Amino acid sequence: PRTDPAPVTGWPAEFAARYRALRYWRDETFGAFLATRADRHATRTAVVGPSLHTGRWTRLTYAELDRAAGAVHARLRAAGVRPRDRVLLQLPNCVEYATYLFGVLRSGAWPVFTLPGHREAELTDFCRIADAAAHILGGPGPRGADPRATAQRVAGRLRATGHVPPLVVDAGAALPEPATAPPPAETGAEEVAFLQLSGGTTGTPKLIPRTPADYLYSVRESARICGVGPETVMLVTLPAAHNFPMSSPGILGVLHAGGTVVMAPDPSPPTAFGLIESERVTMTSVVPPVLQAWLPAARRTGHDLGSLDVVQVGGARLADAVAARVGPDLGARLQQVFGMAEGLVNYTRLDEPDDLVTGTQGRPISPDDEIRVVDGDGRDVPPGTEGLLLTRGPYTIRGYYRAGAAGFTPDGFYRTGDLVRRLPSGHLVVTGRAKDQINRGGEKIAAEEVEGHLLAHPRLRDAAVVAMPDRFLGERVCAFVIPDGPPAPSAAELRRHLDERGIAGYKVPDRFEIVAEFPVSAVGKTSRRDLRRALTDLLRANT
Ligand code: J2J
Repeated sequence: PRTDPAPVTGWPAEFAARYRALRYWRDETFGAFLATRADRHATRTAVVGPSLHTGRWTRLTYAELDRAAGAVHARLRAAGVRPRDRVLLQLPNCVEYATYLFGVLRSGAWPVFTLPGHREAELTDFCRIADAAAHILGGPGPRGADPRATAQRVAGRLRATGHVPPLVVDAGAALPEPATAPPPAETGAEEVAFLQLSGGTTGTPKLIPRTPADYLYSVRESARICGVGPETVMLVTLPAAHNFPMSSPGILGVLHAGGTVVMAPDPSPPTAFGLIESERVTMTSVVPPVLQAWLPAARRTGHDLGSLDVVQVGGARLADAVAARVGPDLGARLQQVFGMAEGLVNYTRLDEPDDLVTGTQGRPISPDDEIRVVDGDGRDVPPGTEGLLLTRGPYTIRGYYRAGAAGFTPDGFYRTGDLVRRLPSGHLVVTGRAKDQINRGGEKIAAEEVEGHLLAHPRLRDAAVVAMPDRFLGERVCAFVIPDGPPAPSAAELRRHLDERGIAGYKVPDRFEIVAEFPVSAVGKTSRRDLRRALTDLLRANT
């Protein structure tokens, strides 16, 4: 039998009461969410995209999506999946993403939002932490990887440590008759409904418990702030599992409002521009490197991008100069989004003046988002000066899943690890980061996690993984490694080692610096963090 989900650090009663009284938190659950929309918008198009099952470009109305979600629920139930079981959801962008997402939610099981690029190292960790009952997969993974083969390796690793492997569910298979669907599970709006992934800063991943009450508040407000309505056609170019395309306002915000979600198989200009033209896309969300690829391509494209109204950019810092090109090159309005899967999301508003839209990362969704900007000792810095961002509010978690309150202040503020300046208008400018994380074009990589995998190599004595500035991705991953004496393993050998460890491709260092000792400027540092900081400074000075 699976373990019960461990208790989660929730909001203190007085905060919960306030959020309820202000109608931030409501009774809607995800099971009801889709059914209500299916009643209201039955014949409107909900989701468009490739289908894993038929291999064809597919359109689902709200009624069809609801029926398909019911069939997924029936299938999961027949397979023994029960409410509150944890289920890894690992699919590329396709119509099944939506049917399986809502099918799992309807069953009351908790989706764990893994990325298509995650491999056996990450998946095994997620299975162990969440004691996953099932793993939904399909399609080829990145670089042609077969997710079924990966799942088999996960099963081997889990068995070796006495864990029960999850049941594998192929989302490309035919579904049972929706008529056999049980009614949606009766779970509460303030109970955990899914686990989102944290960018992470430590050796083991952290999972983020979110409830319908808190998440749907952020989704409704995001849809309102971003002007999402029944006429919105949203192109999903980022992996759908990311919190940004899921909720800011993302897939859920668009379905909330009766609009249409278009699943892009990849974010390249030919694919994205072709879909913008053929589906009359009005809005999309991208990370800065994707935008940087789009801008020059848009100037010479033959595709009609005239339907595009809003381009949201977030996940990593957008340079002000690039921000200024969105209007001229794409003929769309820019919206900057600075968010995090733990909660807090900031938007520049669509009617704000250009200098705020191009020069800041926006302001919080909610009047009850509490923002503190503090120094290293936790004292508030003077207004307008750089400091560490702490936040607390109606949709920001109070603790990670099965991890207590590490990463939070005693009074419940989440330590974002981001360095910001706060303007008198409340807008935040992201000025840097004070966490052991690399932001590789929006993908977050915990330095310690990669170091751990490197140190498992028998011939390395030490390893420090840091961010390396990069024109396109903002940052790439650089590993400084000290061999255990000659001959030193080559970079190719270390890449092979990491491939065997089974880590996601985006985490594999882009560059290896094989050194006898850490550089002079970095030695004598008392903590790993200081060492990483010195190495980062060194790389920055040399590029
Ligand atoms: C600088 N850094 C940013 C930005 C995120 C909407 C949008 C993004 C995310 C996301 C999200 C940034 N400028 N505009 O969940 O709902 C960095 C910060 C932050 C971390 C969170 C959403 N936007 N960041 O990126 O959980 O360092 O969420 O703390 O993946 O990304 O990463 P993640």
